[in-house]
Amino acid sequence: MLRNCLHEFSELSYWPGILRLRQSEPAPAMNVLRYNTIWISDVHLGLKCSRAEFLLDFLKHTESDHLYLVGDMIDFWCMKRTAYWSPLHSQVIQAVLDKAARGTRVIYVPGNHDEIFRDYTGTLFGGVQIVSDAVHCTADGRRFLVLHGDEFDGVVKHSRWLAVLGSHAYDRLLTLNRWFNLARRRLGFPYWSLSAYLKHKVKNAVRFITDFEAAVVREARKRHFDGVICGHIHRAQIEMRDGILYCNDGDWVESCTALVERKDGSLAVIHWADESVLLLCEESDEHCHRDRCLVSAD
Ligand SMILES: [Mn+2]
Repeated sequence: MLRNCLHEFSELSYWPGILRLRQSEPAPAMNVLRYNTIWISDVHLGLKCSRAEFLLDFLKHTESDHLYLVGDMIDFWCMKRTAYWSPLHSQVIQAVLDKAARGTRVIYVPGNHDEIFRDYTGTLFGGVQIVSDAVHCTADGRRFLVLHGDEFDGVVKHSRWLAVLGSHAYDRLLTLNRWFNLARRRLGFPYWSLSAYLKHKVKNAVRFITDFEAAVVREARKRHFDGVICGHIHRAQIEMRDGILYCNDGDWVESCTALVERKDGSLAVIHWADESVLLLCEESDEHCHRDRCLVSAD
């Protein structure tokens, strides 16, 4: 079923236009913010509520040596129910591929909504490297684990009694959850997400987020990282938790956030919808957002 979905997707007429890269075309001269690294996730292209116009504006006004796409870039599951694709969604993909063609190292860690790309880990697609998770070293020498985070849904669900049962049970459940969702995928069922379920149960959502963060931090500590960078729960944050720096790059459905690494290796969350004008003005007073034009997704 998933393969059919990808097949239908690849048949659509916008792909040829996207994939025909004009590699020799220089980047347009405009005021841009430069970072070592940018992380974005949870764009959910194919959903009407994807804020593609803001992301396109962000991509046009930023440059980086590395660009990590931390999962749920395209929402294949929702596209199967209600296909929505505007030219802006194509332009986002084109902008990413253009960056790869111009020398940005683009690394794609698929999430649960675009898990079909997990079958292609280890391959290069239009200059974009597809991996299941990644290791990133910042300019100040810190090592970060980069992953989407959906595998921790099941672990979080059982985190209370896992705390009692201990480390082995915890690891086993994490493995079991991976196999469970792999089996669901093979059988054509969508990924079962606790976070999506809890959106309707707001009372439990706060505890879920706390437990999710704790589970991700625990994985980073177990693998001897200084920090972890993930997405999935649509909540941008940088916070030190038990000696591990927990970073979440947020989403482009509601908050329009990205995580960036500055020249000195420090990390920051950018709220593009709120801060872009200020950031661009700081970069250059003279050319303050003269060239900017946000277009509606409709
Ligand atoms: Mn997700």
